[in-house]
Amino acid sequence: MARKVLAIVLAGGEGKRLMPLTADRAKPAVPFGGLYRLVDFALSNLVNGGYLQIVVLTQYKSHSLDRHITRTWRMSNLLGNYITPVPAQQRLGPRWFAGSADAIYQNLNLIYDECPDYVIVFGADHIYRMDPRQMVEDHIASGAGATVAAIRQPLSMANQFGVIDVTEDGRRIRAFREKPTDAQGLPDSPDEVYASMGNYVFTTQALIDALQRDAQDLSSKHDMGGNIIPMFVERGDANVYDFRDNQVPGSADRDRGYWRDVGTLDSFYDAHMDLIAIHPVFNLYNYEWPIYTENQPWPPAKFVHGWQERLGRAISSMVAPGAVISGSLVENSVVSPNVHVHSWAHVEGSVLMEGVDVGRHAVIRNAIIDKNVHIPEGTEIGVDLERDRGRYTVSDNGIIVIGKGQIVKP
Ligand code: ADQ
Repeated sequence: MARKVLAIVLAGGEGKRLMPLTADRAKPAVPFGGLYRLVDFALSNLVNGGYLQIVVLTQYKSHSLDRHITRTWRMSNLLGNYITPVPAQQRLGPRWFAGSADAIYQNLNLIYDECPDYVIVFGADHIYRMDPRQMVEDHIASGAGATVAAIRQPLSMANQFGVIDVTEDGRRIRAFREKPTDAQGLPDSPDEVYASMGNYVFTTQALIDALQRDAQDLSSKHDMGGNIIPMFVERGDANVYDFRDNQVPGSADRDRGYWRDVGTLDSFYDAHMDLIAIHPVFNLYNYEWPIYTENQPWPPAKFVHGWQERLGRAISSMVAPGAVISGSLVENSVVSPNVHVHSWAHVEGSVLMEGVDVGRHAVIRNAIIDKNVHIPEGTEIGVDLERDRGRYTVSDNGIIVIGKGQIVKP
């Protein structure tokens, strides 16, 4: 018998550590990889897996996210679904800030309406490919009320994740601690922990019961990782799904098991560099498991040739449609639609978002430049890091980030 599955995508994250990229948009709406938004990866995984009943819960600064979802996902008829933002007026007083479990609790009517057998709850902030059907099958076979997807991550990052301790047979979660500061490494790998990917599958009634119980608890933060999952773990009712077991059609060994939480500016930048490696660690060219996104009528990218040092060219880079590289050099970079790089400019190791305009003779190194920023003629970014620190956001690893609408002085 066909089982009914409803997918809920949690897309309300604030993304403070991605500032200034999240200054006026929710984290899942942050542009990624030239053409995409972060939320497109979770949604593509669900759609490719055949799950078309999807609810996207938005909240924080959701305008550009709502617009993107409406334009890309609703209008394209990819989904037989509906997208439901959580309207601000429903959330009064301190509840406005309540966590991800509260967002689902406030939308329980959607679960009642659909009467699914199982509910998938996925985060919206990760770059990865995953076949969700395999996780749902694993959940059903386990007989547990909840299943948590897990992946090995560096011990040094344990305080950013839900850390999982599994039973001897590797099936059930024995302990789950949300963002611990004193985590221990794994017995077979002391520098790694087993981390929750923030992706869950629930048997519907078990989820409803847990959410209702959590809603009564005044001390709860109403957080999926902090409160709901530990509730299942306490009862011995949480199954773990090892992401290494997931096989996505068309994936090469190289990008099998690839998952990046792009929660910080440095991980966001590194994920871009993963795309442009000669043998990309994350391969966007897997047509068997496409990543869908907004399809605008951009013209093809154009490289306007000059001569000698003024040759318009891009090397080891991804260049989106609508971009014009004119008499300038772009290296190891991701260039988004409608970007113009003018003569004698040199862009290296950078991420240029839509509509960025790089003036003549400008030099941009190791930078993330948000949408529509104009870089005046002759400006140097990433050349003198100390000077940049006084003007722009600079990440721990020395990546310069210029937010949307920021005025750049030559
Ligand atoms: P975090 O990502 O830190 O950890 P959270 O900030 O709750 O947890 O975000 C989880 C997802 O929910 C994100 O996609 C976010 O956009 C969304 N979200 C947050 N609050 C929301 C709200 N009120 N309404 C709608 N959506 C909301 C989580 C888990 C960890 C796990 C990491 C993996 O809690 O256990 O290890 O994800 O990255």
